[in-house]
Amino acid sequence: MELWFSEPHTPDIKLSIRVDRQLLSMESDFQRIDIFESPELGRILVLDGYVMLTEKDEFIYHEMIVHVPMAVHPNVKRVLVIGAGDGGAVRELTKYPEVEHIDLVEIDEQVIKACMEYLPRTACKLTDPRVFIHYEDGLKYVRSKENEYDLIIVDSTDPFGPGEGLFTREFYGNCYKALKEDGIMVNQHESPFYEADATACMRAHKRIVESFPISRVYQAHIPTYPSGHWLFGFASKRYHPIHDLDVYRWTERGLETRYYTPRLHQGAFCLPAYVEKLLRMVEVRD
Ligand code: AG3
Repeated sequence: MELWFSEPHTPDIKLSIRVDRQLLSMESDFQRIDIFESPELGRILVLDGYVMLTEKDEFIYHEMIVHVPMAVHPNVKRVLVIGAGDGGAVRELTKYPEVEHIDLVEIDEQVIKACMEYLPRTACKLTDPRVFIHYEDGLKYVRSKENEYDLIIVDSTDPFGPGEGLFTREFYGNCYKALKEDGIMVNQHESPFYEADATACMRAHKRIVESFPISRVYQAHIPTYPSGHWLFGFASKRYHPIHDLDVYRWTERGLETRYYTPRLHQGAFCLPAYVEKLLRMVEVRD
């Protein structure tokens, strides 16, 4: 007998992954949580039917959401990570000794529990003494913060369900306020390829452009997400993602990465013509 997990990427396209077994299936107060073991991709975390990560390709997403801003900002001490209960972003952040304090705000305690139990490779640094976990809605958490963080990483789900509030103008405005005067916000920015995702992507970009003086989009290839072509947003008060990239400083650290390199960093901001066009459509301020 063969067991398959499928995620619909559009009403007419789906990605199917053969699984050996299901390690967890539960309904939390916020969502359905499933964890599978698969021969090709290792363990897979699925929330409400959407793949959040697979052990095989999560390094791409987590390296790109963390090392891009870290190679630009000269001195990140305090970081706020929103979502990301799997711990992947935290694992990459803890590689930097100058990071003193990481607030991880995850709405669903059950996601953290599940990942600690079944995804030790991503959750391994959630117990680092610099990490403070808050089980709260990120939208609410950030409202009361002012001038506190050097970096905010928005590692959300798609813009429906519990993650919806993390794509609103109010949220981006509050992130701006929560950042110090040279702070950076990075967010997972959906895919430009299929229509529904592209619409979400444009909507998020418009709101971020309206909230931050510098706002650029970069890309990565993430095989298990819809279309495999994924975007990230880089929004900042002072630093430019390419002009302020310090290749020497980052290389000197000798961090080991499997996807990110400072060379790739620069290339990641060169977007295909159709993506530039999508983004430009919402960049004009009215
Ligand atoms: N964040 C979710 C990315 C969106 C995936 N979408 C999808 N499969 N339809 C990933 C969390 C990893 N820390």
